[in-house]
Amino acid sequence: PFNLDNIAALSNQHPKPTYYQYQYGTAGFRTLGDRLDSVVFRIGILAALRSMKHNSHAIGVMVTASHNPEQDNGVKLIDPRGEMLEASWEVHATTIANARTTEELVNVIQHIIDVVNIDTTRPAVVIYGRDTRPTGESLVAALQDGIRAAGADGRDAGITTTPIIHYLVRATNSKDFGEPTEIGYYTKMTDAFKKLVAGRPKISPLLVDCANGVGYIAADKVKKYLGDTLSLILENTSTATAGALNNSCGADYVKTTQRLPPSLNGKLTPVQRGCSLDGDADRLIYFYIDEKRQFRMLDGDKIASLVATFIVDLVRAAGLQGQIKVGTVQTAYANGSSTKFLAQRLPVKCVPTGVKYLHHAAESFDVGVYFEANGHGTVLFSRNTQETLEKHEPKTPAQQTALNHIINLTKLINQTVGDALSDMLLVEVVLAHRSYTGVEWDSLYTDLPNRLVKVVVNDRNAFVTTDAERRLVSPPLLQQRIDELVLKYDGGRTFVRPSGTEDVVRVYAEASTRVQADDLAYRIAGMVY
Ligand code: 16G
Ligand code: ZN
Repeated sequence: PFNLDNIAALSNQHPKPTYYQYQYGTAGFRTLGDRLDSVVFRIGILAALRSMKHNSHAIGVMVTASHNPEQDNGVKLIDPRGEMLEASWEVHATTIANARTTEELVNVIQHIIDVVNIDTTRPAVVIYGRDTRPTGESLVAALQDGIRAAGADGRDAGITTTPIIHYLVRATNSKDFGEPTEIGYYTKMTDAFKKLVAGRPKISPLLVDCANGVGYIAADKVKKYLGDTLSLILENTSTATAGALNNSCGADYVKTTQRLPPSLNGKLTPVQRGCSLDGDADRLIYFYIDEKRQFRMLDGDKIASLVATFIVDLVRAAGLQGQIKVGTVQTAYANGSSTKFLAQRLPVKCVPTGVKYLHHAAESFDVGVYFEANGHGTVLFSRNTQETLEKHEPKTPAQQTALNHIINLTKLINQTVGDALSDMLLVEVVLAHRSYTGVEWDSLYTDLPNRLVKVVVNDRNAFVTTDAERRLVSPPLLQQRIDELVLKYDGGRTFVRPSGTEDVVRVYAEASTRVQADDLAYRIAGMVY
């Protein structure tokens, strides 16, 4: 049972480093792995409290730093429906992490119990996992101490992906979602995939850059479940090699450098599809080498465009237009061409960076397709939509087929969070149905050349944005100067925002030519500095 004396005793084994301030940001806590022992211990306690508050429903904890360098680590909490932690609790997470002593920690915990009104006699369940980082093992041990100190039932999912933890939490709490096991996750997803591609011509092999991370372990299992329906060629699979994780590979490398990972040189034949996962397998970027040997990237915006238009067509084919409205959600980072492409076909909303904002906005549509340009995204089918699909009576065999496809998509897609492997299978389904190679997919629209630069500033909190981060309200007058400059660039668009994960300010610029986009980005960076 929950007992503050137990917590105090164990807390002495997990002291907070004196000179460090933690902040629960866009992706939870994230910093060097060896600074996180006390934080993770305390998050174990907080997860237990959150479970008690939520009728003993399971809460998730994932230890990962995603696409960050190998020496970093991080921890984030997952809510009962498999979603990101509710914003009001981020404050509790930050407060609990920064308590300086055991005594202060006990007071902070008591305070949270009082203000949130938690019945600590209730049972608590915490499901947790970690990626392949070397610091993960000892951090999980600290987490287990926290869970035990709070008297909660801890369930170790081992070394696994972030989206699998989200799935397990949701499936544990809602019985009709799927089997709450890894096997349940793989079979739900791959069974739906097989039904969706049944009877289609065989799909050509897909090369998968696993970023030398946990995505490899999961992709290898997906490969076995798929059998010969889709052959996956797994690359960057060195999960045990020191320093290899995300190093010159993975989704973030590809997206930010707009290059093929050097380790894949010579491994892709012209027009063959490849894709990169990130270090915890919740982001996905596609690419191919064209006939002129040019590298072509198909990012989150291209995935959103491919998937959203496919679903719109299926809804119409099933005779459900008017009853089911499909919408998309993007951030300011979305390439201007993608926004134009999508807005001509369906509603598009723009929200601030961070999955919680996208996910929330996507819930306002019957079917909400959200992807960040960086490759994180998923599709949400509202409860009403799921009911509409179940009740619908198709008038023709063609309508029946389309309806079955939509229902199978609701199972293929991991609706709790962005999931690189589920998204990968989703893309493969659409390509198979459209008979597209990467080339036709790529030609949906042409990306505007763009540049992202980061600027180290004295105080990133001096940068305050509005209008979904597209405009600055502070520092004073800066936005006005930006507006004047951007007018001089053909097709120019730019914005400045403080990072939520690093101590920097980011500058994004796009324009109709490479030279102009670069020039605009560097000039704005000069103003910010
Ligand atoms: C985190 C977010 C991602 C966002 C990125 C922005 C989650 C799971 N991940 O990785 O959505 O794009 O941060 O980072 O929320 P930034 O604020 O440093 O630009
Ligand atoms: Zn990630």
